[in-house]
Amino acid sequence: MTTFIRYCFITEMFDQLAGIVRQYQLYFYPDDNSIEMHDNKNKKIFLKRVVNNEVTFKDLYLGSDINVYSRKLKIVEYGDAFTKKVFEENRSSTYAMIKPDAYMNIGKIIDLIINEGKFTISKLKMVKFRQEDAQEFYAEHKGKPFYDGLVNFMSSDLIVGMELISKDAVKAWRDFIGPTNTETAKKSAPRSLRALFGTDGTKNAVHGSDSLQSASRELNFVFGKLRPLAALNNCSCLVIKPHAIQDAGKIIDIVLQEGFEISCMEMFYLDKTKAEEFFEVYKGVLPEYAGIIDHVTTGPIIVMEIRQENVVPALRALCGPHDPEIARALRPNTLRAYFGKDRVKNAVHCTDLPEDGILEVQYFFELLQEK
Ligand code: RTP
Ligand code: MG
Repeated sequence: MTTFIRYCFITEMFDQLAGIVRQYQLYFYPDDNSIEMHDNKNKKIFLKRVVNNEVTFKDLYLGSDINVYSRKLKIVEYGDAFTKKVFEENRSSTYAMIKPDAYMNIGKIIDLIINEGKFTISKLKMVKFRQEDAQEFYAEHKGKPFYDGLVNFMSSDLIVGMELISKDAVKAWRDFIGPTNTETAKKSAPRSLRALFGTDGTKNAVHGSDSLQSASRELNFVFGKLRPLAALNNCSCLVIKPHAIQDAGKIIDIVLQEGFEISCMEMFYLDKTKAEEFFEVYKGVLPEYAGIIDHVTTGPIIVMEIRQENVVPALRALCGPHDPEIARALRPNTLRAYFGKDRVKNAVHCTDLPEDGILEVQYFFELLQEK
């Protein structure tokens, strides 16, 4: 008899033909990275066990959108007690935040989070705290000598809030950012984020929840209550596609270092309807339209409002030719040359026409906010 580990999740898939949501049990076998699916209602096998390279261990967490043979599934629940136990221990979440003093280092910090810390970013949102938001967020410190300075600092400019997923996320992220005081961090944890990007005792670049309870409260506060605010003038829209999320930090860093302003940013998960709505003008125009719709629904995307003089042509120039092969030959110093794979997976989408800049930004930062 062979023993094997098998995890079980309850997933949901929207059946477009029938217009209903169907539930499936998804089994994942980590030994050979294989999956199997059963219809949750009639318990019949829907997909026989098959080795796959689309769903991996790091895609398995509650709320995750996964892609199985072009079908989009959402993990809504653990399917058994064993899976719940293992995943609750291994895949916890915490709230992380890049503070106003680290605006120019947002890209570098995100790159370290993903590629050095090996955290998964499952939510991301750039917002500005009002005074009262900062007061509420740091209510535990009310009355302390540094409280007023902290509230003023935290409401002085944009912050980036993130939900990070990893094993023992609260502790892992606190270790990664280092001691509160930047000077102390430089001495005792020189590779920590606060040592690398902080300024002093208050301006220390990043925040991390100090317990699971704080994490839950802070995540609800930022992701449940606060809204991004787009400027909606002199703007263009930049979208980092799912395959390039691994390089999101590097892309954001180049955008900032090239002198563009990121005035709004959020991570979205598009379903087919939303993707078709946003990319509507390319239907029948771009031969790879169907491929693009398919790709942008396979995982998270990061959308930004970008501002500068003459921003639409300037950002297009930074993105480079649509086809990464052509970009590498003709415009090697562009985002698509660096990070693109093919005409569908070409790293980024950016606004084409100056008159569409505001409209594209509005789609994400007004229309989708209301849903
Ligand atoms: P955080 O909450 O921001 O992740 O930081 P922490 O847990 O390491 O430190 P905490 O004691 O919660 O302090 C919250 C933030 O207040 C500012 N602070 N300034 N000048 C000072 O003496 C002082 N002490 C704390 C820092 O921005 C600190 O991160
Ligand atoms: Mg704290």
